[in-house]
Amino acid sequence: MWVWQATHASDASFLTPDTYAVLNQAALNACDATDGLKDGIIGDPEGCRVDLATVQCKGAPAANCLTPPQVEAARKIYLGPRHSRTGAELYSPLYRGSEPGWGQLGRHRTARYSSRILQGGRSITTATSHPRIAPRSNR
Ligand SMILES: [Ca+2]
Repeated sequence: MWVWQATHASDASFLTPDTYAVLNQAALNACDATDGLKDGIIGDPEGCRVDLATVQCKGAPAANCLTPPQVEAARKIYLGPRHSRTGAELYSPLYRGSEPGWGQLGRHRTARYSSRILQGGRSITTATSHPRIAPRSNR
């Protein structure tokens, strides 16, 4: 649920599959070799740190970088769900290296689930702005 919230704070914060790949490559660049073997696997994902400034677009938005709202969405996902008042961690965040699986969390299933829970089955704005999350009434 918090992935959906992070990526739907605004239309600009939506993370596309291209951005998952950019974030995953940044994680691999920073942490793949730290386990002693550069094999595409991050041996210590919990200990992996990536400076998200390295993936932020320096100029115009492009497929190989993230806009500032997308960087903020990624930061929230890596931080994990927090208590709104105390800031305490509610449960485990998504670790570096897990990015290729974020699509299932931030788009299809979670969006439909959230739509039913939060909107009582009515269509939602984010559903119409992303064709792969078409409201039920349009199917
Ligand atoms: Ca490795």
